[in-house]
Amino acid sequence: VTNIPILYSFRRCPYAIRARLAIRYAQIQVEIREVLLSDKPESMLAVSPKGTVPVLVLEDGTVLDESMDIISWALNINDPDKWQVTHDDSLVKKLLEQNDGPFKQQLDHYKYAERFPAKSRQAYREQGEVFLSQLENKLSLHSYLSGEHLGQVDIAIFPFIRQFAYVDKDWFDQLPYLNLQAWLTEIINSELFAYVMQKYDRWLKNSETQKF
Ligand SMILES: N[C@@H](CCC(=O)N[C@@H](CS)C(=O)NCC(=O)O)C(=O)O
Repeated sequence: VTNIPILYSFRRCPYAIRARLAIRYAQIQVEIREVLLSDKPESMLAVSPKGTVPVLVLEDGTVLDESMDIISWALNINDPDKWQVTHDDSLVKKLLEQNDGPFKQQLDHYKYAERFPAKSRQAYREQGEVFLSQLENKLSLHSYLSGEHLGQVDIAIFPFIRQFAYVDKDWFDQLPYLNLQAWLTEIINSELFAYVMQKYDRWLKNSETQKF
């Protein structure tokens, strides 16, 4: 039992980034505990033995250890710009499933190609590019994946596209996906993103509370 929710997080983790984006947007104050994935705190593993971040522990002890559940929790508390509203629910669901499923795997294969010698880095990149082109199609019809305004599907997918883009930013920037590039740049340049990428000291059992 705590005063404010506790978020176990890792700065560069795309799942943790999307959770932090939603928590900050919803203006919910939490205690942030920056973890080292190679040396996770016992108090985190005690409440969520699967050992992935983000993990959110609510005041009543409820544990949310899936990033999309944390996003839903935050937006149900406060959703000033209607991030939960989308122009097409089934499309949004499909994009998210593709992102968290095959695209995430293609991203890892592309980024860490030396660990997956079955195919070349370029072959993995080509697989991932199919998803980029699908997003480009959507973004040529609407400014955002959610429709005419930023929404939860945009922030849920964004951290993964950012990672994919930065494996080789020159290559990404020369792709014929102008809408996708503009969408990515806009979110990267937002105050919201800058806020959630602030650095925090690693949390250890006796650390001072750091508020997010
Ligand atoms: N489905 C989970 C996935 C979270 C996840 O896989 N996070 C990675 C870091 S980006 C992790 O904690 N991996 C465990 C590890 O590296 O030990 C969610 O959406 O929260």
